[in-house]
Amino acid sequence: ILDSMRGRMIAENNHLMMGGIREYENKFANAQRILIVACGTSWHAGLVAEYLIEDLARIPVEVEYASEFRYRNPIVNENDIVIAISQSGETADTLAAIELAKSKGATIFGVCNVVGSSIARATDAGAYTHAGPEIGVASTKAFTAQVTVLTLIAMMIGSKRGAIETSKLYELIAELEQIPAKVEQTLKLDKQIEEISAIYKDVTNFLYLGRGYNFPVALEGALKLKEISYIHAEGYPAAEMKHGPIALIDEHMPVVVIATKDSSYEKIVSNIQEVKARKGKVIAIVTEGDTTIPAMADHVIEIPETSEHLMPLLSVVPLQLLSYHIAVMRGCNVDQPRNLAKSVTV
Ligand code: F1P
Repeated sequence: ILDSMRGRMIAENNHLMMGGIREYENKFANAQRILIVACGTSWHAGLVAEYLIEDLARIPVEVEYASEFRYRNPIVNENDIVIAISQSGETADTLAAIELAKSKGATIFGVCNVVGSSIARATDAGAYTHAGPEIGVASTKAFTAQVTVLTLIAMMIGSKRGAIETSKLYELIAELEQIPAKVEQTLKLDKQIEEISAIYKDVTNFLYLGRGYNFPVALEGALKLKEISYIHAEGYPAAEMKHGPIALIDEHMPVVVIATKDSSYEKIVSNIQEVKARKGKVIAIVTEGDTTIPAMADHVIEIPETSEHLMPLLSVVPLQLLSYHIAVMRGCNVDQPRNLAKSVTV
């Protein structure tokens, strides 16, 4: 199974996987723990990887802000695998986290976009994402490419460990092959999202909620809005809303809820009811054909159905488009946002 999957990956995606993954697959398969270090959008991709690796490969994962890692005397040893994720490959905090983990004997695996970058060179092995240059400062396609590579890695380790059933593995491979067409389909929502953006372009706060695989997507949606439109936005696991953020909800608060059909669907429906009971404005990202949430939400954005493991690859797209249109309508330079650097090297 692994051989055929590996054969497919290498034959069809050899631009994604470096030789390194094969050399280290035994190490990955026998790992007691995987640590992920990254910053910003890359950290959100790391959170998605935590869900994927724990679910598909049953290895404990910890996701660390690289910018905080070295300030807390972390426990790392030679049995650990550290995955460092970075679009630019130059982020100083991620590099510092790598150096620290290396000094404790950990194996470092990089997921980088820029070939030959400082982070790529500092790792023991890695996979290039080859997403192409990010024209803008804020990461968008880099996120999708990172999540794709991390999904392949989780599937490979899960298969090698026997943690994933053959039928499920093949289902995921087949579904992954559908993703490019489904992303294209999602991009066609552009006009509808532009219209929603016009309604909310002048608000001062946004809340983003998601559960499970859509929780990191909620964080990423909020980050994109902050980065390029300068609107204050917070992302939360939907169930955390009642532990504080619920106090913020009134008729002026738009709440973006990523509520696609998955194992937590019923729960997120009740979160939407809680927001509506406080007169919040709900912009819901739902699975095509859903009839329950459209009856409750103020705006509904329907995206194609896919496995919940792959949903971040689709559900992030409308959030990126929403940030883009709001930023353009507010006269912001979406490619060069104020105060942001492409590579944070200090
Ligand atoms: C990390 C990051 C980006 C963000 C901005 C600043 O960069 O936080 O996610 O959009 O560009 O840097 P990287 O380590 O992924 O290059």
